[in-house]
Amino acid sequence: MKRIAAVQDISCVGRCSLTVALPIISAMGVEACPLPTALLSSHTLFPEPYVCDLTEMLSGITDHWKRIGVSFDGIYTGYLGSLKQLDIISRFIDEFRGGGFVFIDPVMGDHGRLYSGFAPEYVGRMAEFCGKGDVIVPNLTEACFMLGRDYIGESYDRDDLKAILRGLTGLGASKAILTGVSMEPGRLGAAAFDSGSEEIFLCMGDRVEGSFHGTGDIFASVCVGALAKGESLGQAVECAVNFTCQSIKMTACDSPDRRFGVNYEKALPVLLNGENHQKN
Ligand code: PXL
Repeated sequence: MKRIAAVQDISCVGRCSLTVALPIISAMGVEACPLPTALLSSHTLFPEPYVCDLTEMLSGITDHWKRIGVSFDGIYTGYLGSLKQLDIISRFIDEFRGGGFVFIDPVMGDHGRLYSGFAPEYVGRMAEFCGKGDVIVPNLTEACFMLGRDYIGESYDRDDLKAILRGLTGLGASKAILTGVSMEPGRLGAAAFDSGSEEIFLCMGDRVEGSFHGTGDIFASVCVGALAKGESLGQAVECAVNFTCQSIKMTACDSPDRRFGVNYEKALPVLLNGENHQKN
């Protein structure tokens, strides 16, 4: 069985980061080992969460992993809370990447703004950190910020996307996936780019109006599971768009408070049965 390390916070309430990564990756038949970077009572869209920073614990965990000789087929990093953690996780990647893939979700903002708690300096350091990745998966906000350009909003064409994707692979990873892409009304999805073949792959699902928190982490987790199982970049993106879309549809007519995240639990059977390649 393939084994990956999932490096990000655990937010107890609000379905994001480890509380979605572990079940989703496990459901796909891949062992997911958490390296928790912080413990929060909820994610930061709720006011004033209790936060326990776990930076000081990280070396205790990873030193033990070295002693027991554990290795990973992939390393997946998500929300990391500080510049210090970027340095520590950067060293973790150097020590543990072996022949596995490194998948970086540069979680730091959305809708043209940084999440609370991130200083502008974090953006440049995250762009540098992305150079450690084989695959990076920013949303449009994170991509524009890392490339030092204004947030592109909703008006762009295929050439704009190609320029952004080329710029992203210029940061050092050979593959980039841009999330939150919409090229026509009623459709939303992702664009993937492989700098080796220069090919762009667009995958769209039905757009459900509104903003759904945690969907970036759901998308990234499915991609990681699929890549760990040896699927191609295009297959991974298709699988992730379909599952994210289904999770949103399971939620749209339910909980009105979007901060609690989407009902991905109801869509999990699709991953368990490996039936996730049908088109939306
Ligand atoms: O879903 C991204 C995310 C992860 N972890 C924490 C967050 C957020 C987004 O706000 O606050 C703690």
